[in-house]
Amino acid sequence: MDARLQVIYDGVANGEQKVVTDGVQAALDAGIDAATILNDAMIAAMGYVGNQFECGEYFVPEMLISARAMKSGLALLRPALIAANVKSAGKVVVGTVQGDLHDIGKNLVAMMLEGAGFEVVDLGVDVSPQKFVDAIKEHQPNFVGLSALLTTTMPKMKSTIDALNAAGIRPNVKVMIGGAPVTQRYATEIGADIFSPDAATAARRAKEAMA
Ligand code: B1M
Repeated sequence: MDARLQVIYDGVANGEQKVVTDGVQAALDAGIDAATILNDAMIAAMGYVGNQFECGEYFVPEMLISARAMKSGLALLRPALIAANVKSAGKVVVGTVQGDLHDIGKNLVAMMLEGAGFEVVDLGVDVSPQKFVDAIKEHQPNFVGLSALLTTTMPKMKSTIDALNAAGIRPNVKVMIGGAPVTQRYATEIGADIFSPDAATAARRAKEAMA
């Protein structure tokens, strides 16, 4: 790999924000195209971070600091990506379901999805089924991601899927669900398409589903 890209890759993998922003600026100044910086350095490094998390070498804090480093690099890169018309891997609307205020895990999922090249529309917390419906109509995403941390709010995942069905937009979007109390069994029971136990798997499964 080009030495300038390697610096960015290592910066993201090690969660070093300044190394990433300096590295991205240096690569842009050197005329390396934005898509190469994004795909070969940043997304590849987030893939590595995801693998390290899945095999127990990295934990949530490491993943968070890498995601933050990636985010600051992306902010610098975004104008060049737009100028180069680089296509995103897909679009995802995410939110924590109605009645639930937990957002740390959902934010991590959003960051990992961004790290995997997805455009993410984050609706925040306490998102009603109707708000999900409206956002899907507005943004036309490939996926909608529902997060719930409370056993008492998990049923809102089913209410949201019911609302998508009632609005006639369920076939247009894949539903991904996750959160500490959520299981594959529950996902199957309520008719969600994808269950992910963690943020790294969420990004991997979204990519697989797009492929
Ligand atoms: Co709350 N809370 N909390 N809490 N809280 C839990 C969830 C709880 C297990 C604590 C406990 O009792 N041991 C318990 C739930 C019990 C249950 O439902 N059976 C609980 C409770 C009861 C409550 C309140 C009701 C407490 C009260 O007021 N009496 C209240 C509810 C408020 C509300 O939501 N309406 C409440 C409030 C809060 C705080 C506001 C104080 C704070 C949230 C701050 C915030 O998020 N901004 C909080 C916190 C921090 C926690 C714990 C301690 C940590 C949650 C967390 O952030 N984990 C939690 C106990 C625990 O988990 N140890 C607890 C780290 C995070 C990275 O993991 O969110 O699991 P997690 O996300 C993972 C995966 O689940 C997955 O990927 C993430 C990263 O790998 N994932 C997805 C998550 N969403 C996904 C979506 C996907 C795919 C994967 O696809 C779309």
